[in-house]
Amino acid sequence: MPVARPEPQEPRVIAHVDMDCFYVQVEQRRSPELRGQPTAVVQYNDWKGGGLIAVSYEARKFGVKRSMRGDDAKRVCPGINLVQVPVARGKADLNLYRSAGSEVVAILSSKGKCERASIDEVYLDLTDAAKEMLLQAPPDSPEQIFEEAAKSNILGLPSDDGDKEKNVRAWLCRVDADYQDKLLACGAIIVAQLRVRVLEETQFTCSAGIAHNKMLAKLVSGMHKPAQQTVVPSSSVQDFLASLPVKKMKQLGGKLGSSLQDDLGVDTIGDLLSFTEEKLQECYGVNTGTWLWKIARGISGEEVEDRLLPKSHGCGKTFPGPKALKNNTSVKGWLDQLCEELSERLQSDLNQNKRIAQTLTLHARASKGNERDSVKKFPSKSCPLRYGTGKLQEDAMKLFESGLHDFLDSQNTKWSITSLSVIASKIFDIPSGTSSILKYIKGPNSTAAPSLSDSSSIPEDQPPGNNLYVTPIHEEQCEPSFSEKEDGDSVSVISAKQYPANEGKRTPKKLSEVKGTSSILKFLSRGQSTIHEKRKADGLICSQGPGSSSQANKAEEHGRSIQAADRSNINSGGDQSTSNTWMFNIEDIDPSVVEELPPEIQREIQGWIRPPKQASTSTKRRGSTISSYFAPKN
Ligand code: DCP
Ligand code: CA
Ligand code: CA
Repeated sequence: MPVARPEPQEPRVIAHVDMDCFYVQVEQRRSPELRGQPTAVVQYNDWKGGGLIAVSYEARKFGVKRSMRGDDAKRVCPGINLVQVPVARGKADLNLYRSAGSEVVAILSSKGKCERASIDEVYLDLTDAAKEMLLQAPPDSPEQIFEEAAKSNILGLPSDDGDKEKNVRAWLCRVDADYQDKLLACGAIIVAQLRVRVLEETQFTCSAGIAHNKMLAKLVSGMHKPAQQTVVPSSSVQDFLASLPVKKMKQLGGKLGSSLQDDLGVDTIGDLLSFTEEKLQECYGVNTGTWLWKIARGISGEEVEDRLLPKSHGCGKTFPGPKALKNNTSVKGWLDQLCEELSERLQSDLNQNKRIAQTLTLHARASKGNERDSVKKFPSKSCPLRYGTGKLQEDAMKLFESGLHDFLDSQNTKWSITSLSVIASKIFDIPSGTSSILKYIKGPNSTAAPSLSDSSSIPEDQPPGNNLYVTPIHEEQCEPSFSEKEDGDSVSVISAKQYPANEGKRTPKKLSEVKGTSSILKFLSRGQSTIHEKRKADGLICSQGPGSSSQANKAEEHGRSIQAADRSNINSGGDQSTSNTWMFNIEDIDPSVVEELPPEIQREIQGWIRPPKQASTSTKRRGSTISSYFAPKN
């Protein structure tokens, strides 16, 4: 659910940086002979030459698009180079691209708060750096503006006369500009410097948007690609938004955007200006109404989070056409592979970053009987995440069986699965000073940071308000408890039952009983109370529960979070209690993770977490210093 956050009083300088045709650039760095050539990265399968997932700008000129198959790309661009994504365990292995993204983040995060927003993009809060530049070394001489900054695109400045660069230089040095625009000019210079550093140190080009908030920065970062940056002065905001189609706006790509078009006749963000805040609240609820009223005016208070690591980890695989999985054995085989990869990534996150994931979610696409497109979707299922490959595999299979049970609705019919994904989310840092918990998790013989074995475990997910439990190592694990996402109008209910009825099989220990863990206990109880607060503040999703009937509430359900209502443990037939509620926040899923999942699942999840990507507008002229770096070789 979009929530309007108050815009800070002080002007900010925010940048959104997105890598150009990212996977292609990574492959071009590995194989420099591909530079300047029409190239695409394909996720290979033997159907029509595999699916394209990244396309170079040279290939885009021929009309090659991401949605194409390799064979179709060759038809429109016979000279195209198709590079296969590395494969491990029968599926794409994206580690190469992930670590290339991290190289870039390491550079971009040097000038201020940096939020890694996906595998190839970040937000930067450059306010302090811009203020410092304005104080210490303000741009005052147009001739001294370095070239990359002078190539900026400034919204509102004439761009097609021969004097574009001269105008930009003059704009960046304007003495009569207001304080906000002066800061923005400094921001543009800093971003240009960062982009040049990224190129020099990684050989990658990127594009950027620079504005007073995240929303505007993101909206313009793809406006001039590749290897260019776009600045939004305050005075240009209204004109820019006036003609911006609603579907291009973050969070309006899905049902909310369609409702604005169909129910209110709003086609552009500017069209929203004719509605009062009260009217929008009446139609879409208080939060969403206020949010819409604000975005129409270019107002967005959303802060750049200080986060360089992903919010979740996910692995998925599609099984198109004849490859569909039709029995438990083949599903188990693939889930085992996916969980093996997930486990490796969780383990390295734990070792390198001291982070623990709490929730395991399984998504699948399925059809049953003779229906090609089942009306009913396979319900996504979640449970507390247990570390160790074997446990992940076991739990994922149980989630699958539970989902399948609901999907089939007790019908005894054939079924087939066309995609599977597992996601680990709700990741939190183990606070410093709590190294003992790590040792405890890893077991007494694991001081040299070994892999977690199947017999080790981590603190399990907890309903708020309950004590935190740690499963002692080497004890037999309990069955996971299941939660459920029911399909409906983008509303889901997640249930979590902490322990099954056969709890006597193990003796969960309170964390407070574990020596040396008091600080993590405090940390975790803080975390849980945040969850409580968030629920209250958002007054979130109502789903089939009471109170969901009003029009406004329904509208708020276009949401980004899913309220968890406790339900019975599906498999073990656990008791129905309403006290153990917890929240599965869709925002815990990193967009970059979604990009790695099978397309059908991406579409489904992206409907919850973000609108479709802003179209990359152009294969525009390549004249900037950075883009000429990769000019085709003659
Ligand atoms: N990606 C993917 N599947 C998708 C979307 C993206 O595997 N459905 C991968 C390949 C891309 C990378 O993520 O290279 C970044 O995605 P972007 O949407 O940012 O697209 P590109 O970086 O490829 O191109 P652009 O220059 O338009 O940003
Ligand atoms: Ca990109
Ligand atoms: Ca991107």
